[in-house]
Amino acid sequence: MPIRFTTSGESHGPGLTAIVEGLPAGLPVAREDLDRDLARRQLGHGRGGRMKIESDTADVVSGVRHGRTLGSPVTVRIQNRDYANWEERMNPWPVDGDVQEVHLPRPGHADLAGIQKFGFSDVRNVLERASARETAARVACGAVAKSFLADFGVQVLSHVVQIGSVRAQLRDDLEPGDFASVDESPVRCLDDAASEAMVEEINTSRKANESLGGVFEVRAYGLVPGIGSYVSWEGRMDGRLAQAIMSIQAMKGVSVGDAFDIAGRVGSEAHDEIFWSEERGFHRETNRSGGLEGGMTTGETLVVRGAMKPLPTLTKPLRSVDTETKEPAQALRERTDSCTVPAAGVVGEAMVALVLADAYRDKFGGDHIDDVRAAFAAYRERIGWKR
Ligand code: EPS
Repeated sequence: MPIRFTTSGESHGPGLTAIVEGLPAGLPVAREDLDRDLARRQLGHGRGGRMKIESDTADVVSGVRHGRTLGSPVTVRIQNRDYANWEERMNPWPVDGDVQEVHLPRPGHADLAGIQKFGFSDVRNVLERASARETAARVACGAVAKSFLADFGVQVLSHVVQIGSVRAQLRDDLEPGDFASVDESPVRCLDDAASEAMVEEINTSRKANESLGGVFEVRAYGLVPGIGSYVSWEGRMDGRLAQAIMSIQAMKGVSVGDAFDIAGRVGSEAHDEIFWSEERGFHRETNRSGGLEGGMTTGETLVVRGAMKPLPTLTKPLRSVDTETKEPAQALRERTDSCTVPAAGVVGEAMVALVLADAYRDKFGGDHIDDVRAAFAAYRERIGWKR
């Protein structure tokens, strides 16, 4: 059964709900793992006032009993504490009194096309769901997917490699242990000097009423080769991961391995030569492919990046048009974050984990986690996988 997930909830509504389907029964799941990732998503220099209100925790209401999955859909609820301040404006039911509509769409947001598509006059009907608040629900689902992958030795980690004009020093030799303290950096960056410069750039841009984008990198360690498939377009991992990353709010680009750099190289410098040794079996000395060849994992580390645009809610708003009067106007000015690339990295981990978990389910099947483990062990044995 494939792993599927869905989320629901508006940013200032009562809360978010997520449902993950397709997990095998018997998988150990810890509440702390969900809450840890939810807390990590709230981190990062550049967050706005909302994060002082929210303190996200996962309320699991189905699919888990005494810390193990039942094989049924897992439902997670996350409360929006800010709803207390929005009860009138966001109440599911009619309220007494006038609730002011928003008619000032923000360039770069879903606002304008959203009201055109659904025939709304109130932009709030769009922006509430388009908001990246929804990513909290994805992260809860991703934490469950990570628990499944951990059973097979896979770790999904992330760090920030660029914010605004500041780029971190890149290292090809990153190992899982290097990420141990990544959340201690205020921008979730592994390069201390770049971290400091990123914080400064966020401060400067915030003073100038600007927002900043950037790039995060997600790495998945411990994958076996042959996950995904070359035989059909929809099975290709490159495409599935690209879709998953690009579905995160404010993403404008995705890359796998050396990606756009490879395009300008000669063939002999673009690929990863194949070696074999008694100790390591088949392996590569380079990882330009980012761990994917022919739409499948190679067994090397998966390296995927997401490029995020600067957030479109600006304290010095851009020019827009009042959708009722059609007169020129400034776009909606709302409380907002000035940079959320550190949080986006945590969301990226969740999306990558969900895609990988689905592909592992596809390859190894099974109703109980022991069935999956047995199929996984048989596969490793058949291909002589030593790592
Ligand atoms: C968001 C705007 C801000 C962010 C929000 C995403 O919310 P508010 O309008 O309430 O200040 O804080 O992100 C979250 C609430 C979150 O949990 O990440 C937007 O417009 O996308």
